[in-house]
Amino acid sequence: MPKINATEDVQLSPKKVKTKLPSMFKVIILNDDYTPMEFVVDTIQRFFNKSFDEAKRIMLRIHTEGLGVCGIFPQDIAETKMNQVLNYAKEHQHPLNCIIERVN
Ligand code: TYC
Repeated sequence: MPKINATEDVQLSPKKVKTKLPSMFKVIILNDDYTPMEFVVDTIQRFFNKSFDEAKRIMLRIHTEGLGVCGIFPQDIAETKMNQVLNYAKEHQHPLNCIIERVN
């Protein structure tokens, strides 16, 4: 007679394999009337690893359209980037604002 071994690795009900991707968040910088353009370009280069030309393009989009997306990241990284921007602006006494918004 076959022996039943309770320690054997027999799966009775199939476990669902987790395949969910993490939610992604846009990091958005907002326009204002006071922050110098050069400071915004520097901020985008510094925290979003953009070239001068790309940072200038994003800054001009923010200036003309009211806001611009600087990057899309998992939540913890997006929050860190937003706080880096807000702290950097505060240190330099500029009212530059930054928010995050869920993508999916
Ligand atoms: N509007 C600002 C000015 O004319 C420039 C600016 C651009 C400010 C982008 C904020 O996120 C910003 N000095």
